Amino acid sequence: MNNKKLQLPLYLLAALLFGLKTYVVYRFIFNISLENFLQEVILFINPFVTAFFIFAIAVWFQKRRQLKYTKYMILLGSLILYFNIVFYRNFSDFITIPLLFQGSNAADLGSSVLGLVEWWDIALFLDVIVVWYAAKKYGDNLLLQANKRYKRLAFALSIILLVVNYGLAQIERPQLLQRTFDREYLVKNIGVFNYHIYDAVLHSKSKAQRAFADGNELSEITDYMENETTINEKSELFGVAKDKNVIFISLESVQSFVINNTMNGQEVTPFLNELIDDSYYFENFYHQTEQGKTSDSEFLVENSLYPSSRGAVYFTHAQNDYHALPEIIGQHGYNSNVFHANNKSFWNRDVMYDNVGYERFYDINAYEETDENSVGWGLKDEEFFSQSMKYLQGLPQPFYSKFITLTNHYPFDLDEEDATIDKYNSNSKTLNQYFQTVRYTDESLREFFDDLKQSGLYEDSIIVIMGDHYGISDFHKKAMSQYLETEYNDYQHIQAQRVPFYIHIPGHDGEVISKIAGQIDVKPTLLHLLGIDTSNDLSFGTDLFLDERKDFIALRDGSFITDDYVYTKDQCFNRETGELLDSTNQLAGEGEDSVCQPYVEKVEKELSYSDQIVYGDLFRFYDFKD
Ligand code: GP9
Ligand code: MN
Repeated sequence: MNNKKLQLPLYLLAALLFGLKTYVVYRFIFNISLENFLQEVILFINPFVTAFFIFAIAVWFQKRRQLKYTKYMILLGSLILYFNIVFYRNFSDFITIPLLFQGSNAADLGSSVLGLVEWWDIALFLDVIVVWYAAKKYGDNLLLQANKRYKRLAFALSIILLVVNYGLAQIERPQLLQRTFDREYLVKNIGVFNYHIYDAVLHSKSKAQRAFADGNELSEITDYMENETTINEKSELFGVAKDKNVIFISLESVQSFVINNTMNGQEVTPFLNELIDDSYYFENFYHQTEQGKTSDSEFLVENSLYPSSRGAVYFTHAQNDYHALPEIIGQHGYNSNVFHANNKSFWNRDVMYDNVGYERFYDINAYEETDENSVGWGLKDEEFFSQSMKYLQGLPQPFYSKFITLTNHYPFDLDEEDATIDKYNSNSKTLNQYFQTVRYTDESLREFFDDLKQSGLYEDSIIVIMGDHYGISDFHKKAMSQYLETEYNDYQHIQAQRVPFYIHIPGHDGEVISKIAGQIDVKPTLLHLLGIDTSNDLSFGTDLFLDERKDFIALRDGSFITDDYVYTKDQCFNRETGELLDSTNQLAGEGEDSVCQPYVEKVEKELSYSDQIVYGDLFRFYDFKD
């Protein structure tokens, strides 16, 4: 090639290649949903606008520095994009700053992360390779001797492009930056890099919130609770479990769609299905977790507050003042403890557990773990339960013991000999294996119940079982559509966030309860079963056995479920039929009348009140009068 003819300066080449790659990633890896033409336009121009902004800075540098800047920026940008891709493959979500500070978890992720990297990912660095190669081979020809005018022009152009991009985004989605819960919307509209900058701003804002809080914020919030969530009534079941032990089992990644369902004609969860017959089983119970996964579900259950929309509150706000379930029941004579065969520092549990009033945490050190009795993330569930029995039997009563299972965790690995149901057959290895590990956990539960009965503990206990969060993310749409035999659209996705919730009280027939419910409701429900008055408590949930209840379940990204509707991503569906009632991206604008609109505001208000409490550490100003 004649070097002289190569006129495209390196920074422009980099901007074009990097922009193109980013677009391809948005479209085909992040699977960003596009609902109208404007969204397509924004998603297309945004990668180039951002890339131009980043690389046009190069023109301000002299000679070789120009090349260096371009080379390292494309590498850095590609790495950031790639880390997001790996993260997205597991969580269908984007990285947030607080997550990056959870380094101690990373070491435990081992096998999970490897399963998320593909050899062909190298293709995602083609642009980097081309730019580095071009810089080496044609270096000097790709340099630009920019004069002042050129520099200013390049700068002005990059700003204008950004403003146009942002303007279009505002038309598409008014109040984009005020409504912060949905990261996909942010990435769709302003791109993943600007999203990271925005996230950094949010991060510092939430950090500042504690410093500036003085407790005056509380009166508005307690008024709200007074009106919406505090119901001074007693259900028929108030006090039925007074002084009984509570065995709370958190089922890793079990979603409700496997309950009472079959896979290739085989029942997936025979034990959990049977258990419905003599339990209170909530079939429309939703998890409300975000990036903190299991720990978010624990936070919801302990505090009846919402977890953080970014990062894990177990990490970011472990030192706050709380008024948590273990602490409250501790004042009524309960000994609270946790059984979970993982490192005690995972999710910062050791610190948080201590703070919310658990007396003991039986972590991995309490168990004998060998190559034979562990798989995937660690000790197999059957071993976990059976080895726990000796501790449980030695506890002073009444106790509140939380068990957190582990085998049914992504990537859902299982030893051949433990598989008692076939793998599913779809394009998702994850979903295919999921049925086997769910079945395994189901069987280990049966054995645990047998052990409890044999030990005599069963009769004196109530057993609560709850799925912690989803196991099959949005990323497996195609396989889920195949399994559910219906298109896995946004409505189906929200309905798939239902997780099993059982309250098993020996001697009670129980019933299947269809009303909408969520993890936020567990704390007041349990307290009432134990006969503990909650009028002094501050919580966003309500006793599930009361007839009069708050009329929505809010998910952490602003989606919600009411008796009649399911709302997500600006779409309002009929809850029963899944029919799309209205879809508008102007919901926050004026004059729109979606039937979901009144709830949109209520939900945002409730979530932001909860954030105020957590970020401002407001309970330190409140006297719970215990
Ligand atoms: C780890 C276990 C699993 O201890 O709770 O965590 P998850 O990834 O589901 O949050
Ligand atoms: Mn989990």
